[in-house]
Amino acid sequence: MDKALSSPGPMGRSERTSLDVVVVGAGFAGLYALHLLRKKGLSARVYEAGDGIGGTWYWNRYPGARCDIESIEYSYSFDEQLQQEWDWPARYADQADILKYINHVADRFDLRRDIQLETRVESAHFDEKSSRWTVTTNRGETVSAQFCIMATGCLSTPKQVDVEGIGDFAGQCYHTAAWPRGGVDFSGRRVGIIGTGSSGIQAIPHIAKQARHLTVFQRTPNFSIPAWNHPLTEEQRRIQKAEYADLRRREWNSILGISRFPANPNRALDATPEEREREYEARWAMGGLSFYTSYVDLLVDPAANETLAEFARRKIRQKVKDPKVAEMLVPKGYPFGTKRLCADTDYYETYNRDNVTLVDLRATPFQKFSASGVTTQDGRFHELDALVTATGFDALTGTLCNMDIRGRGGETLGDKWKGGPRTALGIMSARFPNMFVTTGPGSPSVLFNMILGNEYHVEWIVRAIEDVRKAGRVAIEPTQAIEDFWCQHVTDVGNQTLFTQADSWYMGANVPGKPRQILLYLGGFPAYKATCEDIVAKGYEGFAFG
Ligand code: N01
Repeated sequence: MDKALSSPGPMGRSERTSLDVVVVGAGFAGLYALHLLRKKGLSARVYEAGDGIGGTWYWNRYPGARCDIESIEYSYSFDEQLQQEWDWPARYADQADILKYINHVADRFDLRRDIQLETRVESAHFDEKSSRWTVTTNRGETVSAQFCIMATGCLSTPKQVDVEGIGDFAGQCYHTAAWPRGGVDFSGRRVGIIGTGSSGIQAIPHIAKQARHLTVFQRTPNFSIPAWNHPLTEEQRRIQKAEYADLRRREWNSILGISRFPANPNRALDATPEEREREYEARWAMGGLSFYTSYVDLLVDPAANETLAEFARRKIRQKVKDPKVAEMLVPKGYPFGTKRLCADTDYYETYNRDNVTLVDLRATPFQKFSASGVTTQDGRFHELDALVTATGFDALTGTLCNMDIRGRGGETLGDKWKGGPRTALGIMSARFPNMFVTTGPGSPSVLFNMILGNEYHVEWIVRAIEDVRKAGRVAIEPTQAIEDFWCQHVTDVGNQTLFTQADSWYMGANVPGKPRQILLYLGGFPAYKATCEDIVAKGYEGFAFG
């Protein structure tokens, strides 16, 4: 273990300035990393920019925010007692309950004493002589650590909109990912919302119920499936908990980390139209993300995909009373599920309300904002008191590239990843030794249950740290060869799917200037995990110990 050096910290208490591991981010990944590192006798500190823990679930407090993987599954699996003692109030917990859970975990495992809040890591520089990272924060602290775990989240750099005159708008502006703690009261106000991804689709029904008028500015309609959320009874919870072991086993062996939605091994195009209809209706009744596993060819065969897309379009047309509005809401031009599938409660029904207007930005783009609203190119002025931007994130790479991370030779990660992220397994990048990323680009990441995905990465990383030490070495780093191989593999697998056909954040296509490439490993978690384990079994094949 490192000898602790001491200096007065920002809170006036004595702080170690030399650690085994610095963890950046106190979300699900960062908290579990801290827990496991400590268990292994390693010294660690978590730095968190927010004034509370919870990561995504700390920042995204917009009305309607909730998970869309059942809470029984969207929760830590590493501790049987924890999962037995915690009661989820609903099938899909809302943001406040998820945040409560994370805070419970922090207290239960006594994590807070090694988490430093309101501290943003500004830089991390690798020193080649000592094989250590020097990490600095916005509080002027400097700390040295042998290893760095970037648990910075996939969706942690909100994307702003750039419309002429937006700075002149005099009303309140809120991004869904930076929502005020106390909430917002939209009563009596004319509200505009830009964006109809998962966040917008969850927020819109809630805002519509409160605001005097809501104008939805939609650029691309999304496919959304009812979540069918409901409170859980005592009896339902008891049954769920009794089958936890089996449920977790099935999750770990599934493509998405979800056991509640069975994977149908058949092909849509081998089924008759009647069989397909029955399958799709059954999935509709399950709700949410269940469609991803309804047939094996849906995300690789355009004709198969179209059968499901048509089913979903028909459902939208049935729900929305005004046929013109329904047509604006019907997604066309990209395959079903290749932009993140949404799970909603009363999303389409909201457009039947008198106080909701839908504006199609493809037909009538924004022209200019003024103090009191926005004009679209058809000359229409939309008067607004408040504006909500649900415009997403510079996903997977934004946060890491914006941080001053320097590896060998002083090269910045931002420079290295200018043409797109380069990783081995989505966990490490060549020439950045001892730096790990959880659920990073090139891993299954957001296409697998994020809690489990983070657990797996944390366990892989902590084992690697231990193995370096057991070998009497000081550093681990992927070779250029394995990184090149992995990046090509991620691209090749992605090219076999329909995901590349959509302008999604999975493709980096939502951020102007970002290189277009598939950012996720689409081979499924079981295959991914097998590869990661195989590499370890072969003595970290493709990785060098320094
Ligand atoms: O962001 P998004 P999000 N002018 O990028 C539009 C997770 N999540 O925050 O599609 C006009 O999906 C943009 O339009 P287009 C989940 O993984 C999960 O909603 O680019 N419009 C799009 O409609 C999700 O995928 C939950 O044409 C602009 C929207 O803004 C991820 O977070 C809940 C625009 C952005 O959609 C991100 O979701 C919430 C512009 N300049 C989030 N720029 C769960 O349920 C962007 N848009 C668990």
